[in-house]
Amino acid sequence: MLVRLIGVPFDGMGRKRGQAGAPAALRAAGLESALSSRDISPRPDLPVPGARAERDPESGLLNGRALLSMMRELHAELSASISAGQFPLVYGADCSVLLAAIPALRDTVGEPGLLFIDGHEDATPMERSPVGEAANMEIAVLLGTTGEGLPQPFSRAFGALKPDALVMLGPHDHAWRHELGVDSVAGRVVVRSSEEVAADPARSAREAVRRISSHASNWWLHTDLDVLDERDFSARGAPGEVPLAGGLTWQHLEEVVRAALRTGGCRGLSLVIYNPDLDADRSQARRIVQFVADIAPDLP
Ligand SMILES: [Mn+2]
Repeated sequence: MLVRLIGVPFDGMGRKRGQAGAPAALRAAGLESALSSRDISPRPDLPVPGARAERDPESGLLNGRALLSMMRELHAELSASISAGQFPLVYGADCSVLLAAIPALRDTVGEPGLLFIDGHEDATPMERSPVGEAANMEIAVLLGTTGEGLPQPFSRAFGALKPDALVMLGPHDHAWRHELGVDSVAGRVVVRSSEEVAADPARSAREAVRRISSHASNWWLHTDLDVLDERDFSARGAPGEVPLAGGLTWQHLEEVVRAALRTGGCRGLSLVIYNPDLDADRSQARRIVQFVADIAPDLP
């Protein structure tokens, strides 16, 4: 399949640059040549309005205007690309890109599934979110447990994913959730902690994809790089944010993603959370690009 590269210069916290700087930094580090073995179609970055580090008065969402615009533009871009038989690779931004990706899958190829590789469960209900950041609650919105009554394009994402069609690999956010009083979704959704995944990454991935495929006709592969151990990857989040203890190594992550892709049925991929402001010498951008080169042979 032709790989369509879609850069999303969006920062969910509404910072001037932050994760919005990721697409340009990753391209400067060689992202496109990392895919040189593949037929690629780079596109101009998605247009995203200027950031505002405040909650939208109507929706309560942080940087709400840019978020809703990003969701609309990305849904249109992904729908066109999937309908054309291409494989979209979304990079930059944060986990809120799933609020466009999962509805786009459903609207083009039917019942969507999600392999969710992330350090957090991202299922905070709206009313428990301290700042209204969509990237902490996109899973709850997709499962239809929060965000009811929000306007389009949110309503398109609300309930778009069935719990059986979702597997989470790598969460290690117990302490973070505990502070907010947010329960784990492990009772409703299959969740494999980072310790479990690290014990046999390829097997975890194959089991996850088999389960998802038995409940969905196609699936999306999402990687939030905060699934990695802080020592392997630190250019994420905000300065001063409480780091998560534990996490996967780059080697684990590569094994998980390659085994998942080889199991088949993947229709698109997102790679999010890189913050170039925390990567002065760009060594972490180069490591991400190396990871993309390593998984490139297994893309459909
Ligand atoms: Mn996440």
